[in-house]
Amino acid sequence: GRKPRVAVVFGGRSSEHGISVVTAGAVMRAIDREKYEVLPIGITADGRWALTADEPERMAIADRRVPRVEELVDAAAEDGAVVLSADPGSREVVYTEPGQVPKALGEVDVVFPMLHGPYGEDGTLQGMLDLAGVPYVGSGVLASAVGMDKEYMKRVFVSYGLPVGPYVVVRPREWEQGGPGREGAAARRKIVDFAADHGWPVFVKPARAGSSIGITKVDSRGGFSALEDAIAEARRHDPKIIVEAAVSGREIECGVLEFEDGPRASVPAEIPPTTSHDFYDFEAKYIDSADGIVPAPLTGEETAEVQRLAVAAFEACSCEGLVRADFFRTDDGGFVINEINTMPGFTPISMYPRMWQESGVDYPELVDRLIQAALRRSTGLR
Ligand code: G1L
Repeated sequence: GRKPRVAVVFGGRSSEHGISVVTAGAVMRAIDREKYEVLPIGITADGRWALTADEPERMAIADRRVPRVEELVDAAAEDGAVVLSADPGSREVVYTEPGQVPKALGEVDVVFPMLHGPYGEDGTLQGMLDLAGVPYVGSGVLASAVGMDKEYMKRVFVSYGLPVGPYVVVRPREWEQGGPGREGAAARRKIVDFAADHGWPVFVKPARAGSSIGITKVDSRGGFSALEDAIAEARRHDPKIIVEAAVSGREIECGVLEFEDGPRASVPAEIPPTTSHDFYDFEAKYIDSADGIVPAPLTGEETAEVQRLAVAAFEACSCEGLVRADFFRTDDGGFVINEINTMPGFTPISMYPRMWQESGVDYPELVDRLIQAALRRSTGLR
């Protein structure tokens, strides 16, 4: 029969627009064209959707700059060679109105969503695709939303018996409590008490922002003003913040991928402590660490333990397709789960694909397995 049509959706209204375009380019290059038809769908930084050219060569870092969807559309229009439309079959350049989606989306067999942050990886796009009846790669609404919210993520981990580090949450309304002139006093007190109990430094984070946005490490030397600044910075991104105790130990990551018979864990990787970010190669910094050590130097028992915890985290959060689980190996030899990422860095040099490469699954096979897992769900064979 007809080849399944895969829509790769990328770009979008996020600070990681460029990373998304570069990653989508790598995925498009890796998709087996004998097996699948590819439909590239770009979203501009202001939220308009358009079919872009099937030209993954253009979707790469050039002269230390990441491409943007607008440029792809403009460049392709100049070539005069490509389909650029809200409707398949038309050659007209048509953007949707912000907030609308192209009709073409209704005519695809599976969507590969490659969008960062709100409206991309938080479950909203996934919900829209559920409503439209279009299957997609990766986690559904619930796991995506849980994966975006560090508070609920920890609550799910704890309820499934996974080891979690100490943390405290300050909700939006808690900043208003305390009466005139004393707003926020109780909330600040909660954080200071937490640090007194668990020790400095602490990490102050927006509860629901991706990657490392809005995060500050605060040690006792910074005093009250450093804490104030950290809280203000986190609240700029999210009115709900989470404060975590620093877990001393090594940073270990593990990939989970859905196979025909269920999720399996990759070999783990170790992320060495950050030295200096100043003269970090642009590409490496932008694309999520080329500096991880794969496989992580762990004993056989330690490896088996992280792998068990990674699959347990995937199951606890009802993830689908894939997840990257991030841990600390504490100085006493145990593991603590820090977080999961339902849309991890996904270029061929990102940690998740590198961990699978080292586990015997190369990038094209990885992409194919993700598409196959999404198609299996759509036909009800589980
Ligand atoms: F669809 C997958 F496989 F679930 C998927 C989608 C998106 C995996 C990884 C990503 N990652 C990204 O899109 C991004 C890191 C470029 C931005 Cl979140």
